Amino acid sequence: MAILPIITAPDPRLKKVCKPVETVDPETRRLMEDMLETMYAAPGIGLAAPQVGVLRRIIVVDVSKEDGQRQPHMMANPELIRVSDEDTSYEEGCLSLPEHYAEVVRPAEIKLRYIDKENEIREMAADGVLATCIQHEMDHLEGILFVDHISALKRNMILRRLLKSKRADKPMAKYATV
Ligand code: K1U
Ligand code: ZN
Repeated sequence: MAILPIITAPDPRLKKVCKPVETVDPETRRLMEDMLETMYAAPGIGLAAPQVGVLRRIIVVDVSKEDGQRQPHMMANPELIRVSDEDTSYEEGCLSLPEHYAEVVRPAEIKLRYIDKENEIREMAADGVLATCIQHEMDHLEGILFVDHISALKRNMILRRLLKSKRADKPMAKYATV
């Protein structure tokens, strides 16, 4: 297994709609396992394939407590088949928007269908932080970031800060070494 580099915003790959997976073959399973390892190492509670530069509909999630037993979910082509009328608000973070957080309102309970790592079609229900995290990861597959759910004022402030810190990390061309 391998830890993959995580892309941070702004990056055009984070704004793309991802293509469905045809079959969960050994290569896809390997990517799912690498994504899970990358998520645990970050650390995070979820990760979507575009965050590691792969524009395919794959997500991994594990919201179990650090001291408890791991409960990983690896999903291809996840689709919501039911969402509750009731909403909930949660302070979300994102490994692609490091050190930025905001309250996001989403449906409190969901039911989804997906393909698991054995290429079997499954359905599951989720609530609490698991439902929030799955919806956040599914948004990534549509090129949507949590900042797209908040006011334009807060979004632009966060994106400007990220751009500034990205530019500060990169040496300017005239100072670059060869
Ligand atoms: O998609 C991502 O970038 C991962 C993101 C998932 C997420 C967090 C909060 C609400 C919805 C979705 C993260 O995992 S950010 C890091 C984080 O939340 C965390 C890290 C360590 C322990 C507990 C939480
Ligand atoms: Zn995210």
